[in-house]
Amino acid sequence: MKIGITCYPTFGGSGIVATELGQELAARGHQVHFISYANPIRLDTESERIHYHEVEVTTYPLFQFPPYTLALASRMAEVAECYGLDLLHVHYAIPHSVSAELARQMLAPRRRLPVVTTLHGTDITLVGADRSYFPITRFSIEQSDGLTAVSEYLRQRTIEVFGIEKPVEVIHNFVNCELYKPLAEKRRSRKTLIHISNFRPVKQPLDCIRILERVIETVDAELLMVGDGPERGPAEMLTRELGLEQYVDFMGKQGRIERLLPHADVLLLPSQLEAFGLAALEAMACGVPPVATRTGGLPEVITAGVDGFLEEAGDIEAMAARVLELFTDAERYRRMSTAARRTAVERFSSSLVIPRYEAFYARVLSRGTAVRPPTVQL
Ligand code: GMT
Repeated sequence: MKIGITCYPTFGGSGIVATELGQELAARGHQVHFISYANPIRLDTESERIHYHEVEVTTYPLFQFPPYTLALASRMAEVAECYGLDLLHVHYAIPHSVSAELARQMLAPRRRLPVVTTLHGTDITLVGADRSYFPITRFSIEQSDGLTAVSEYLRQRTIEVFGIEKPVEVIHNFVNCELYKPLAEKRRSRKTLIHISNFRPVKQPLDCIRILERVIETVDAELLMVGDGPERGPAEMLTRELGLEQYVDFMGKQGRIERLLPHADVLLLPSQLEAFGLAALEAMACGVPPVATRTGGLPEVITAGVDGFLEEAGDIEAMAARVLELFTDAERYRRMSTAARRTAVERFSSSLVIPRYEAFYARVLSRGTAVRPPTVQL
């Protein structure tokens, strides 16, 4: 197949999933065309089956907001026509599914261009529910020829929030278990906690500092804070206020997470909400059990007490106690680490999940173009 993929190319779960999906599809013989405003951060362009098409957005003094959505739609239509794309797969509804719908319509007189939209979470729970984006998000979701969500939680939320009747297929996120794997020997001398996120308030990175504060009352430990975003400054300030500077390392954005993760012992993911929680899955593949929150799609990834722990969001004491259980009971840690790796391999490995996308594409392609209602209900 010839597949066009559009995603946010920056650090963020949806862009990572889209990029790794494209790479896996290329490895399986498909032609993949990334269409975005920048090269996706984890994209390895060595494969001759991977192409990248940059979207250039003209700036002009008249435009306070350069019209990226339109430039993207034009580029999508152009690439689809020139390279004979079979379908467009967009990650994150806003604005990508809107652009894809425009591209589809531009080509409609000459050829068919089916659109698959994958919902990742914040496009539904935060942005899509904002009144200003609500009608256009619902419209573009309904117009997509195929819809997938990264968890059952998100599928249900999408139906609740948008009242759409179209089927939404759950295809869980995946991890390459040959790349993300445990190490025979870790290189860090202290017990190591790791947190990986975009440091938005929903990720609650300050809770990680508070958890560490409690953990080091009993065990010598350190915390690696990986990523960047609005809560990094407040997290650094809290670290200084609590006098924890020698225990916390703010590493910023890191490219090769698979090299860093296996050296950690426990992943902290104290989010208020996660549609899936990709960082937890990547950690599990490395045999690093997650201590996370019982929210959103996380219970679909982590079986509490078996391959990680789930506690209520904000319950710092409970999360610190779970970390200590793991740090002070080597046998329990070993069992949980092995179970975490097993879950990643047996349920979420890319070799299992990518064929589900291929089958989904084939179904969309065989169905023909949906009959679309001409009206938009606001
Ligand atoms: O979590 C973020 O802020 C980034 C966001 C995104 O859209 O890139 O992540 C969402 O998609 C990821 C990949 O499917 C999921 O693993 C995250 O759980 C989801 N984030 C939220 O639901 C908050």
